[in-house]
Amino acid sequence: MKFPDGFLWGGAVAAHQLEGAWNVDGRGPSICDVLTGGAHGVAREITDGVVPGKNYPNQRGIDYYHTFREDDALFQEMGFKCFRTSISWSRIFPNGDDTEPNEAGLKFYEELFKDYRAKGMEPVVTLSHFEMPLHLAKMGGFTNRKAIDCFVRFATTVMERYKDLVKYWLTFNEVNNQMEMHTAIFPYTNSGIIPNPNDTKHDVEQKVWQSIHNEFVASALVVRKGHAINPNFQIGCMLAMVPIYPATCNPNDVMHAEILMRDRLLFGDVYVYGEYPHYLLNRWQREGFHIAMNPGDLEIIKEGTVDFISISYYMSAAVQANKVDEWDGHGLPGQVRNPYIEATDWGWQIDPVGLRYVLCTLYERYRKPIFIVENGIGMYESPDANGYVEDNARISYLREHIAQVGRAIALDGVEVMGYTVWGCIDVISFGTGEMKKRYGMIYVDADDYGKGTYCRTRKKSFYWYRNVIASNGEDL
Ligand code: BGP
Repeated sequence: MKFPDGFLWGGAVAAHQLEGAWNVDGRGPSICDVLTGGAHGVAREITDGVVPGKNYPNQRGIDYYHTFREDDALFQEMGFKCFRTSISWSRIFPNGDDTEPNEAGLKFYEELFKDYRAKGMEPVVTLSHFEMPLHLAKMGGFTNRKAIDCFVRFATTVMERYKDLVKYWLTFNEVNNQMEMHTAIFPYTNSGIIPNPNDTKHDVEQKVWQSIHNEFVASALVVRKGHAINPNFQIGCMLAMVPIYPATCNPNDVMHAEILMRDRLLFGDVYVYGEYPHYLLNRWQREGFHIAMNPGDLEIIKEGTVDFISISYYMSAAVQANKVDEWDGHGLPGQVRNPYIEATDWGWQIDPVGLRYVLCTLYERYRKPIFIVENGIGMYESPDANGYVEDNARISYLREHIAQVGRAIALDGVEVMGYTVWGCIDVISFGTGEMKKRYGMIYVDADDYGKGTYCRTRKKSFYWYRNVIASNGEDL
């Protein structure tokens, strides 16, 4: 089918996964600079400061800081209508609480966004994509209310500066990831919570809930201030949408899945309705969490609701209530393999219909336009003897997912604003810090150790996606 006129086809990346230049032009260290990389195993660790050789991948990225004009030309060649990236907070405020912004950082993004516009791509900008100045994390990250002021200052500084260049803004990337509190990396990358070995599980959860409240306040303030800066701004939230299915029609499985889904939907509920849902208030009380709120916080949240919802979508999950006791802390409590679908090499279960399903769920619940700002497949890849990457599996993954978006629009009446392929050029994987987990339609010759020519090559999917965009989704 043809997609609606003006549908925003494009690609998506995040600053710390491709820019490199981590200490160039006055940039301060961010929390991502002290994560270990793929060369050191699967689970990423947080190092105490920058350790030479260990935090390598994010620091060099794919060197986009220096190559953006040439890379953007490749995106333009694919016909992108928009391009999603994030602003590295510590390029603008190196410590997070500096008195003045760093002009070199502001200038870099000005040039970048001008380049997108010159190449016919509407910038879609994430304000916080798993990155905060390290200095703020050392002060407690978002558990400390000071981070609200620092974030709002950063956001208003860039919104003022780029008010005529950028229309679409997202506040916190995948804000709901931190609900996976058993994985230290998410509370760290979402909220800047540095793990403390003395913390009990309840202590960690208390910190995460406090940060979430502070992030809701910060996001709502940014929505209000953004609209005052430019009433045409469209400001959205960003949710990781992994639908959770009951593994069987046993009512216990259905209820278990419903309760786990609340961890994802509570964020939409607050961002869209501007108030805490009953089930969350009930849970805080039952489980003994005490959230410090300033007078006026709830009014701020009520008045700063979002214009649209953006999501990432990669996979679905299935759960079984009677398996909860066997939970080893990985994945979701009671999670089981879904026998009806395949998984990627990293165990991500491929489920195109699940994308239509979440689009329906979100639209029925919120009636807000939805922007799919991440979808794609991570694969091991290397070029053939002619230097070509024939990524047929990526083409089928994208084709099937886009077809389901088409169905959601045509058959369910969902309002979808656009679709951006995650990691449209190979970038560093967020979860594993590997270069070898590739999502791109453009191959980058670099390995996990930073060796390679960093040369860019068009993969087969590059030509396929160009055709999809040129036909506005008709030719899949
Ligand atoms: C999302 C993040 C991205 C990204 C993507 C793929 O969670 O917003 O930053 O990297 O997932 O994940 P990964 O790189 O771990 O494969």
